[in-house]
Amino acid sequence: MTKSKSSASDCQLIKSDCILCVSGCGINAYVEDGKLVKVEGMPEHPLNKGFLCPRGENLVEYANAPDRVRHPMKKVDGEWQRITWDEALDTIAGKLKEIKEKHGAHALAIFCGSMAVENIELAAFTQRFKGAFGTPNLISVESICFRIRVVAHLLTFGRFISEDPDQAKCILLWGNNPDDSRFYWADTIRERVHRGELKLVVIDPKRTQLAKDGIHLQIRPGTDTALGLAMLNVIISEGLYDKEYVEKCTVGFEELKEHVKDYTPEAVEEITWVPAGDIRKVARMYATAKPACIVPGTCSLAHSGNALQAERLLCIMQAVTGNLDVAGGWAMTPLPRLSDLRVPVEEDPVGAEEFPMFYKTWGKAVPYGQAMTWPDQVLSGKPYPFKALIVTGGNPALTMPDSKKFREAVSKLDLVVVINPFMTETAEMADIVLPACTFLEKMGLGMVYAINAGLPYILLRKQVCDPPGEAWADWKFWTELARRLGLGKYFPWNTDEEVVSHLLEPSGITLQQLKENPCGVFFDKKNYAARESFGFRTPSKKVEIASSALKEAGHDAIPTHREPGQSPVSTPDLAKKYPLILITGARMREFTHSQLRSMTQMRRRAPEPLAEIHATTARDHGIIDGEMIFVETRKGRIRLKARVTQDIAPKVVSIPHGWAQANANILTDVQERDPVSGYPMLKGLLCRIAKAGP
Ligand SMILES: Nc1nc2c(c(=O)[nH]1)N[C@H]1C(S)=C(S)[C@@H](COP(=O)(O)OP(=O)(O)OC[C@H]3O[C@@H](n4cnc5c(=O)[nH]c(N)nc54)[C@H](O)[C@@H]3O)O[C@H]1N2
Ligand SMILES: Nc1nc2c(c(=O)[nH]1)N[C@H]1C(S)=C(S)[C@@H](COP(=O)(O)OP(=O)(O)OC[C@H]3O[C@@H](n4cnc5c(=O)[nH]c(N)nc54)[C@H](O)[C@@H]3O)O[C@H]1N2
Ligand code: SF4
Ligand SMILES: [Mo]
Repeated sequence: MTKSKSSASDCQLIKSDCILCVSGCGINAYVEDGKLVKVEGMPEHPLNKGFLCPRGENLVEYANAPDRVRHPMKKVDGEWQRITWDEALDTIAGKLKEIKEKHGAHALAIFCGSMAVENIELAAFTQRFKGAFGTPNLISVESICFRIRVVAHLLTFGRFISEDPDQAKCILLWGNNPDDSRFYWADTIRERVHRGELKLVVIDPKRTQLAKDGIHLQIRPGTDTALGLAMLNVIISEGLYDKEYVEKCTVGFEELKEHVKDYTPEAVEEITWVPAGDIRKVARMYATAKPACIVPGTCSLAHSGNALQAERLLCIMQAVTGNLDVAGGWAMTPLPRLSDLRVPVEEDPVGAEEFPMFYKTWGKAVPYGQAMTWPDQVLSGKPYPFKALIVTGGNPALTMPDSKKFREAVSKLDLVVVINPFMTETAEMADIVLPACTFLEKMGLGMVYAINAGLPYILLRKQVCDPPGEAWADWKFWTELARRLGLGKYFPWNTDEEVVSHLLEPSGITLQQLKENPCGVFFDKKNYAARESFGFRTPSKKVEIASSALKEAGHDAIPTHREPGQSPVSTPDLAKKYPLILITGARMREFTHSQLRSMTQMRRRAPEPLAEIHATTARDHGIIDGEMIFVETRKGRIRLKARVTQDIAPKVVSIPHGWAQANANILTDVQERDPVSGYPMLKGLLCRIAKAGP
């Protein structure tokens, strides 16, 4: 642990990072007697440069929260009873052995939440346990967030390429609202626009704060692929594409040229609500302002019902305009090589058969199944029954689509275990709840692979304060459980330091080096010549505009507009009953998904969830700002307060997720999903609203 005396008082200063969300901002933590007493942004950190969002500023309240789970607990006749770690682990191990003998290892599913991304050690140990136990069924938020972008890049480029917008002359913020989801970046963009260095386009059904500083294309939810194809129609027909790059580095351009002919700006105006003139203007601006960079939101296109093709289209746009491998376009960010703790399992996981493109790319499998298919399999018992679930780093009872079905599936199991620092809605459903350390109470590795800011940088996340009660780090839970199951040989580590050192081994970076550099180290540089040094790892060794793999699997080789499964166009009868379009999951600065609802400072700033509706919609329904309304889809209805605004597209309703009192996932529908990846359509569903009375 690297600690130095703060000049201001006699508390210790510990330089670390915050992983309350995927950004991983640097923090200066001030600690007294093992307690966190003050937090500031770390000025030396390359991402947040000393600033923190409201959640980060509130870490002292988080670290000292009175409502932590402090001891293992088991449910007896519906009441929680305190037990020892020994009793908890013996009970779980005993039950798991029994289940494995009777039903096979695959009857255990392990759910890993968004901590699978933020917390490398947590993800690595979860994957190791899954393999050591022998179940293929790790299910995770990767079935709903980000992974599909990786698949799109692998199919198109053979590797992952990230946005590198710092020197861009034109940025297309595509379903991306950094003021709420990536605060550290929003002001940078605004300042560059105001200095005249940057042309900004915001593609969003909502007029976000940044949309007011640029050109706003107020798109109908779920029609992004059509818009992109229309932009390519303009770029290709007007000869604005990068001919040399296209010729040298891509395959399938001639097919694309034919394909986009149908997508004239006029035809696409009908589909997307974006005026043809604006499509032309933005297409020309994007193709000619070099370098230019599309920066999509992490999951807005992934939740559109056409997830894979929408993500692939952005890859094609960057390639055709010559904006790959350039500063200000998309470029490769080297990641550190960390130890792979996975233990292979022969059997395929749940969802692999239905969504093989999600599960395997170029023959390489991901370590998890498509979680969207899990509840149905539990409920049908086919092809085999599930009996147990362990949940770590997530709150799926609230965050996974179709909460009712998810909860029903969970209630059918013989054993449900949740490890979490807090008593979540999922933990309430468990048989055993285990107290987890937060990131402030254990050591780990911090990286910056945030969207728009991937950096070849690594930092040692130090233990900042003492865990409350009997909270354990996740790695210790998996290790102790494995040892009781006779799987101890897979888990030889005994301390945080051993775990971190082992993970670092292949990287050439040492724990000592990280300790000596408490502000973190750059281990490499961005790579702007990846094409030369790595090549595109597709079968053609080129950018696959037309994808051979997708074609072979029976999907569109070139992205095609696919009308959302529910929409005024595809289901006009349903649209008569539910005439509005719902987008769920608007990010709020004060919260991460379902977390932090018990933080008084956050609740003071944002006491309750709000449904944003347009002023004309409000007027048509006789609804006034601040009034309680029902938002209803064919799956269910929730009650929350209306926020009447001019900024949302008329006919669109936007709600946040993660609120138990008005759970957005009562409304979502796991049946509506991307045909290639199985990603659920959390944005673009049909809904209606009504006054709900006081
Ligand atoms: N404060 C906070 N920040 C977070 C999180 C959090 O919970 N809280 N979660 C983090 C995580 S895990 C993720 S995945 C990201 C998610 O966030 P991102 O996917 O990166 O997106 P946002 O920045 O929230 O912006 C999404 C925008 O997309 C718009 N949108 C909705 N539907 C459509 C559509 O069909 N087409 C287009 N073009 N736009 C659409 C919305 O109106 C919204 O303005 O945020 C991360 N950051
Ligand atoms: N309708 C709708 N639903 C959505 C979305 C949407 O846009 N719309 N977005 C989706 C997206 S993109 C995502 S990523 C998911 C997120 O889904 P989840 O990951 O389920 O969401 P969180 O509420 O962040 O859950 C993280 C949990 O981890 C716990 N935790 C924190 N630190 C630790 C730790 O060190 N160890 C352990 N064991 N637990 C810890 C927290 O207390 C919290 O309960 O939500 C998805 N759900
Ligand atoms: S954006 Fe906020 S919550 Fe996320 S890592 Fe940074 S300070 Fe923490
Ligand atoms: Mo996410």
